[in-house]
Amino acid sequence: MVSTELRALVWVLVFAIIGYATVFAAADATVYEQIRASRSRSWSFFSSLPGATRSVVRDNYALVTPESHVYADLPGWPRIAAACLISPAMGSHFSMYLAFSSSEVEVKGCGSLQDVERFIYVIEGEVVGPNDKRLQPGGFAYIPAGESDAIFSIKESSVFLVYDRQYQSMAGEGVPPLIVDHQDNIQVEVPDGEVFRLRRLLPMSKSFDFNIHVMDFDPGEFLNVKEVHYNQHGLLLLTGMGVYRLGDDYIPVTAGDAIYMAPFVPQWFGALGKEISRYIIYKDTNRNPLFPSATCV
Ligand code: UGY
Ligand code: MN
Repeated sequence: MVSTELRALVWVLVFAIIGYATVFAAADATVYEQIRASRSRSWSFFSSLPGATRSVVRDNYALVTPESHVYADLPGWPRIAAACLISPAMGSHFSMYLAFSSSEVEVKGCGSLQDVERFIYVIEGEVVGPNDKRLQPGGFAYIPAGESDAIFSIKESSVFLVYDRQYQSMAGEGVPPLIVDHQDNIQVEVPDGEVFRLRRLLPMSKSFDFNIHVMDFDPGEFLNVKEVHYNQHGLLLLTGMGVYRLGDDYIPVTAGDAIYMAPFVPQWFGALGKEISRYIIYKDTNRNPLFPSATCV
């Protein structure tokens, strides 16, 4: 009669041998065995392919994907590592940065930039604005040009998006105020003929020369209008995935992807996957297209 302890030991040994053999076999698997084993995870093959990127830069649009990010100091904001994803070198009249803080740091609203307005959107972590206003993810701040006193304390390990542009004033409209708020306080609209949910983070007042929209699509929803317009866009896909049409190209996109859309590039989005696709998007507004970069009168 074999004792219970001995039987248990034999089973442990059998499981250990099977486990070891499986791991060993996986390490030695041919590429085709790996493909078969990870059919639904084929992305890992692409992302590790030397020299491969989904990023494309064309005359009228750019897609910048995370494997292409290059980080440096955000000018005027020490100890913030920022990837500039869109800038006038691409043809835009604004810049868009994705920024990370490695330690807590205090910064001045627009640094020392002259006539430049700035928009900050918190993705992860926390930023504390003037009057001790705490910006959690979804929180945002608009800093008007010339505002040099607003101090922001960026907490350690925060991730945020920054838009900068030269302010274009409009006679009789005054200067926009400093705004610190959260997207959850913004009314949700569904534009005529569309199904996506829209939040306009900035007021519609003519003193603002741009707005920042947050747009939500359920899986399967898409833009009804195949848009072509004079405005520029700077987009970051915050969650979800789908297909973006840019010019004649239909491009798979996923959270973390950034897109610049030049004036008049045909554009359309269809959401796929299992979660809501949400993107944040810059759009210049309220200025006469006849004078795209001059001061309107
Ligand atoms: O407002 C817009 O132009 C926006 N619907 N465009 C876009 O999502 N590509
Ligand atoms: Mn558009």
